[in-house]
Amino acid sequence: MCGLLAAASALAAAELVAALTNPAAAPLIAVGGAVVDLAPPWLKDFAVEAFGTADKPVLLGGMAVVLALFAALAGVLGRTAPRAGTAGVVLFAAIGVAAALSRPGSGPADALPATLGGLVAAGVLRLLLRASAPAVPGAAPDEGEGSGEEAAGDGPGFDRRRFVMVAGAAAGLSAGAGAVGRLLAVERVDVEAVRRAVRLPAPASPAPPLADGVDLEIGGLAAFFTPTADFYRIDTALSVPRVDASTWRLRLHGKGIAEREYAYADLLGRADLVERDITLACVSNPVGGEYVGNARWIGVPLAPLLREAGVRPPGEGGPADQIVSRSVDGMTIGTPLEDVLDGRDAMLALGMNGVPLPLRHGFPVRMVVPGLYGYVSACKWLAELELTTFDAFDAYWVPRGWSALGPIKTQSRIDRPRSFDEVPAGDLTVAGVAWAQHTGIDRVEVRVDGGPWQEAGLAAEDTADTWRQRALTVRLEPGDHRFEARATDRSGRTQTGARAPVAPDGATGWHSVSVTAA
Ligand SMILES: Nc1nc2c(c(=O)[nH]1)N[C@H]1C(S)=C(S)[C@@H](COP(=O)(O)O)O[C@H]1N2
Ligand SMILES: [Mo]
Repeated sequence: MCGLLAAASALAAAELVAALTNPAAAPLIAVGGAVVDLAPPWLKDFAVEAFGTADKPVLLGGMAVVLALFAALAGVLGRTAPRAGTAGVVLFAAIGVAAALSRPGSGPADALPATLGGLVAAGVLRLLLRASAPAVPGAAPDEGEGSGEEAAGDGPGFDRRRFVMVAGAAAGLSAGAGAVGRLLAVERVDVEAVRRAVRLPAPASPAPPLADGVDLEIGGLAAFFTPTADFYRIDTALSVPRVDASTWRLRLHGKGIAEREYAYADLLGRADLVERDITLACVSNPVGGEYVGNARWIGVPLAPLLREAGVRPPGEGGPADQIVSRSVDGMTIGTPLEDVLDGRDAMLALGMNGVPLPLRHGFPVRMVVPGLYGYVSACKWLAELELTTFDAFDAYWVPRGWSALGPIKTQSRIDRPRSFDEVPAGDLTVAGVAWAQHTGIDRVEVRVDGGPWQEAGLAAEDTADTWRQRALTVRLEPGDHRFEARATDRSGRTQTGARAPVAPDGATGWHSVSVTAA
């Protein structure tokens, strides 16, 4: 209990200091971030597979459990060997300091929260251990507990009242410090208020009118536009970066160009804003998975902005073949410059589904490039664009076992029925979505129980950059049945049935769903 209270006081003190200096330097966030970056690929794959997008709360919860166990241990050790208790505190503070200093963009001041937390922990631990020690001079600490209940009350053993008072004070003060820290962190810049005040201008080039029938509106089938609240979120950020758009700057620099800077207002005020429907997909999306979504984006077309700055693709003799986007939280994402400049609607997105980007999707500015997986194109909380080469620089995921190039693989998914559904025998509508961004979907076929492939009815196409719904009604006899779907894109390629895992460059295989008809 002494150990736990000492740890809680330490965290609270550190939180308060971090709120006043740099919220990203708070020990749990800093250590968690370091764990994410240092985790070997197999561990990360396991975490994503086992916990999906809940991997972050699981990580933070796991860290809290580990910390609590060690804190309790430090408390127990500290009763007989105060030095061991202190050593435990020093070890944990050192881990906190090292993590904070290793975070992208950190400075020496980021050592403060964990250092102060360590001092508080050492102090509180000593006070509590002293208060819980036997009141009788010379009595060994163990006897205090050994004599148990009788000694606890009025006997000469452990002075419960004194302990409760000291412990209560420690708990109260840490709760207070933690709360004040939270308040300060929230109040310093109300990023959400800055965001709400943003008015997105009407785009010079609106999205082409939606064809009738892009959405088949079948129950259980993913809507053509993914509601923002349901849009998948994938990133390494343990706490969503809060970027103040009013002071934010985008730095553009690197091989072959003079450095430039853009303020948020510079981008918002550009005369060439575009609005486009683009389906984003994650390379970690397993066959049939949920890490794909379609949205209407508003932003600055990236190619003209780069051309103005003097950027030329390698095909025109430019010295760079990779554009590296760097986020405020240190993520690096490498995109082939040739793709960005080949006429596709690559953009610096400012808006998503009619409103400024939500914080979790990259406010104030993110990249979106049709046809490329998010990890090689869709940097959120953008801070910097650097022109370089693939030879000279590996972006974040490359040394972690992922391919430097990540064009999206043609995929199809069955949304309804769901696996293990029990359905009535007779007619059943099998529906889903298919995507081949920047190429377009030409045909989707479905087969039942390994039988002949049957062509499904396709919804109208919005653009080649968006997914496409389809449905096929089949007649089922009572019994177990299995559906599979495969898409053919407009380049004539039909999805392979060969299963490949998500690493290193995206899963392949046919999505299959099994149901029982009765
Ligand atoms: N700063 C930052 N940007 C990032 C990432 C990240 O971890 N950090 N993840 C990328 C990946 S892997 C994907 S799939 C997309 C997901 O975007 P979303 O969360 O808005 O759906 O963001 C990309 N941009
Ligand atoms: Mo991703």
